[in-house]
Amino acid sequence: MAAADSVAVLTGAGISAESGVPTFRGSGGLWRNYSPQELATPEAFARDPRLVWEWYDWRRGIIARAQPNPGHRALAELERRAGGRGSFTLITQNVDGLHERAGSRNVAKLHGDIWLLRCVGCGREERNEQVPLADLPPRCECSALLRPGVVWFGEPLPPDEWERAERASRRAQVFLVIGTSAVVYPAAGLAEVARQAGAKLGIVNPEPTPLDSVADWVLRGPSGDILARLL
Ligand code: BJW
Ligand code: ZN
Repeated sequence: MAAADSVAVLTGAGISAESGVPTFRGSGGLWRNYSPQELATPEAFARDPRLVWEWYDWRRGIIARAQPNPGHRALAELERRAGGRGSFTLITQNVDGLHERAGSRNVAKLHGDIWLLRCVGCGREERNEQVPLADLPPRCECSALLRPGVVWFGEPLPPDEWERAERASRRAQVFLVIGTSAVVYPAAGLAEVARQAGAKLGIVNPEPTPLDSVADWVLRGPSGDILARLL
């Protein structure tokens, strides 16, 4: 892998699991008996913005106290060893910012950022790291509701981030899929984009994923352990 000129990595919630951030699917994903799939939608926000904000406020609290783990740090180190030139692209579905805090620079954030708030009325965006938020749901100066700056089901991904991710996937000689159940599209489809363009596909996950059958390597285990050893 060290010899590959172009590496792209797709990460999901599992890479932050060892930092104490809950994943979405599986038994640890439930919050007050709601599944994330029920809460991460524009419909849920329209119906009950306070409930959705309580969930995000709870997650913001956990993320604020979390530290990047050896998996995040190993990916930042791989990028440094690749020596810039855009030959290493980290594509993440995570909104927690832990990759950037570990030192990753060339990051395409497909599902937004939990620290951004966006007005549903005037579209104004602000960065807000207050934990917990003072009033739920928070409101804009224009009095409309603020929403988390993330991508919910049925919403388009940020076009610039998506284009960078797709380009890096097409160019990659090695494509690693780390800590994601690989069931949410279009992110999961990037592995197929890379494979069709000739990349070798590697998976790092303690559990089976739908991509295992087409992968060149499957490394079964927690990403903190495996990536630290891979270095
Ligand atoms: C470890 C570990 C350890 C544990 N180490 N690993 C094609 C087919 C079917 C459906 C669709 C399709 N295309 C689009 C769709 C619809 C939909 C979709 O994919 N649905 C499927 C679920 C069926 N997609 C969308 O709606 C997307 N938008 C879209 O397509 O727009 C089109 C459009 C165009 C133009 C106009 C309008 C629309 C948007 C998807 C947005 C997803 N949003 C969320 C919430 C983000 C904000 C937030 O954080 O709250 O993103 S949902 C949630 O799932 C979150 C995640 O990023 C995403 C993926 O989850 P992830 O990261 O894989 O986590 P888990 O929990 O699923 O898995 C964790 C893994 O870690 C497991 O495998 C564990 O084993 C592993 N693990 N410990 C390593 N220590
Ligand atoms: Zn506003």
